[in-house]
Amino acid sequence: MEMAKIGPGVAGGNNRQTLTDDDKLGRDLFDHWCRQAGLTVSVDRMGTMFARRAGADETLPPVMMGSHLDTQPTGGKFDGVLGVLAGLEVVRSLNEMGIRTRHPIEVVNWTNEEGARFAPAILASAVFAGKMSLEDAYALTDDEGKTFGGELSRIGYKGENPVGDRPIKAMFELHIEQGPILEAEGLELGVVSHAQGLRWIEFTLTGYECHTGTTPMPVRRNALVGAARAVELVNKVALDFEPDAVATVGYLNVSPNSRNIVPGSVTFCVDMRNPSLEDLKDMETAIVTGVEQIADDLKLDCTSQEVGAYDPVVFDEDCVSAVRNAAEQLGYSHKDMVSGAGHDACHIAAVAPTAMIFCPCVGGISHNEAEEITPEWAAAGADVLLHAVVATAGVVEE
Ligand code: HGY
Ligand code: MN
Ligand code: MN
Repeated sequence: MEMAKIGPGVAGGNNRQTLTDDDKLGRDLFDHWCRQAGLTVSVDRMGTMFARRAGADETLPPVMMGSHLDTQPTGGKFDGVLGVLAGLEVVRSLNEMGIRTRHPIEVVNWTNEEGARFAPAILASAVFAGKMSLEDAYALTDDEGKTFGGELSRIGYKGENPVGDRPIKAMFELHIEQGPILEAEGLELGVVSHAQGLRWIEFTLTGYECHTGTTPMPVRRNALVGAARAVELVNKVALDFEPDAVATVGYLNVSPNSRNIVPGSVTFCVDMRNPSLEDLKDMETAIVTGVEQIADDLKLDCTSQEVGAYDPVVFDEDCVSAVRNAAEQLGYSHKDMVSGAGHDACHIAAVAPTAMIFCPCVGGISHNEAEEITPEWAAAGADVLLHAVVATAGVVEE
């Protein structure tokens, strides 16, 4: 709730977008709390923060608890934040109980998980996993043309440490489910064994601008009519691949967006997801060829660019078992789940044994300022996180 006071939204949630002044204030508060808990904080060249608790054997790779503090423009208070601050709470609890682990432990705030201001999402973990170069990440621009690298410097979080390329024992990410399943089934936790894959493709349809009063309909090349047909096509492709597929156009810019000018160009981004890589690729083909056909029919130019992608993820069996065993030992009701949302864990799974824990959220609502969880759900998630991490990091008898 303290963190939620930074970068408040307009309806009780948060607008603490990555690399804004509010993101800096949130980072500074997290840094302060970590130092109060005796952690040493380091920052890498993507601005990711690693708050480290020494292990009995400092030569061993760390067990990480990571998620993100940046939010959507109309985000909730718990998406990402729960996982980072639960990690800090685990450290505080270990301190209070005088528990020393063999492996070091790191609480991690991954930069730009949301991808709302700078696409793609889960950016810093992608660079950490070697899926994107630092230079390409630095060159990304927001809608105002500001660069990621420039904004990272501006807020003072462009660290010196190299990104990635260091051994990790394991990473656990506690995150709200962002869907309705756990609450509807009256369960306290999700044991996340898989995550669906994602593709973000940005299209630009170009016709020509002309007067809405004087230009006869047959000669127009209206880019927004093309985009409207494309939005309907995207929805239809997802329904064709039911029950597992989802596809959305949530980002659309009309130019020049004047009431009495026929739109000359429209840029929109398609977010498509599926747990099956084969079906995801088939969806992508159906959508790209479908939009190109729409452009042909309306004599529009069409360009497209992939701006985000990760394949379906199978999380590490030992880490998933550590989560499931903790839930069983502690008596929390739970079920295995596939994550519909993308998370930093999806990229880190490529370079370290990784698993996730889901906490229910009220009505399954997320990416909405009304996002809510209960303290009991948060405590259950943090409890399982602590036990999974301690089981993996090992305990040294004092
Ligand atoms: O888009 C996602 O899945 C994540 O919530 N940023
Ligand atoms: Mn998130
Ligand atoms: Mn999110």
